[in-house]
Amino acid sequence: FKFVKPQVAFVNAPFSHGQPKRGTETGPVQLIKHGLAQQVETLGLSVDAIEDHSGFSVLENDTDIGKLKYPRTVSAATEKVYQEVKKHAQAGKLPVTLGGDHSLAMGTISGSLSAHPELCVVWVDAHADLNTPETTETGNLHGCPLSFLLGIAGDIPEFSWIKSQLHPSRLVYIGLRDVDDGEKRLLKEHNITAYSMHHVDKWGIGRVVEMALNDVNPDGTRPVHLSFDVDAMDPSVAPSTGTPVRGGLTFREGHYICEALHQTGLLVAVDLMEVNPTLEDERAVKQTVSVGCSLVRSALGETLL
Ligand code: HAR
Ligand code: MN
Ligand code: MN
Ligand code: MN
Repeated sequence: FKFVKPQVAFVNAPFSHGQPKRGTETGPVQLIKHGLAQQVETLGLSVDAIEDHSGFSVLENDTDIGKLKYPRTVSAATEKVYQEVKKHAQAGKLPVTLGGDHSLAMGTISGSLSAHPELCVVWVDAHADLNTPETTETGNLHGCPLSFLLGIAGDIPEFSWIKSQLHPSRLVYIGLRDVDDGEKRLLKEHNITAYSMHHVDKWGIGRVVEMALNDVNPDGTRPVHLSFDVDAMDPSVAPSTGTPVRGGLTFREGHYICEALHQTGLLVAVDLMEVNPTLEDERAVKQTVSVGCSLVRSALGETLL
């Protein structure tokens, strides 16, 4: 399996109700305004016409289910993204989903799995986003997408559209530094490989990416889905995001991950999530949007030489 010069399809996902801070719904339009689509074309890739996706509306009477906030709204938005990503992936295109908050990964990864059942996932984030409806302390669904994808969330009928399951051995994390106690238990229980910032410090980003890929894709035959939460980056690099955590990836470490994944020739989908252009000052917003664009370019093949 090798993916050479795929057609790129941006999936704009203006959505913020997987977490409490409004603003991530303006992420996609700001990334596109910054020139992301043209930048990707400059790399020699053809890009689908950008579709204007509406239907990310907030449902009325969307009362909590247990602790979960806006469950039906999140389910509808993520299912819509699932349909979009599935459509593009099944057509042999490379979907690049621009969030929006990270609950959307329920949709993007389900969509990738529908076209690529052997998929593995590299999840780059300060957070594990692994909470179940039981373990979540906040009820924010952007902290939970992986429990739904792994099939460990329990039976929530509102999310019954999530059919494909990701095996825990096909998931690897890079960049973690703010993991809840319940999530730490789940990581151990399901034997999920995770490289925290401690490991990045210890081994360097080059070895970490090599080890991560070797864990989920030892034969180098599986398609790879990169789900990149911009808060994986240090807040000095990407300040405009809802849950910044100090001690994150440097500019180069973040880009190295994207470059190395591109070099595998196995990338079939990219998510860039949690850019919130309404947080921090104008300079910080510009910096964050610009970093978001360059991370995507690196994942799609931009090189330094
Ligand atoms: N673990 C916390 C929770 O469940 C925080 C999750 C946070 N955030 C994200 N996703 N930005 O990566 O609410
Ligand atoms: Mn589309
Ligand atoms: Mn996240
Ligand atoms: Mn995060």
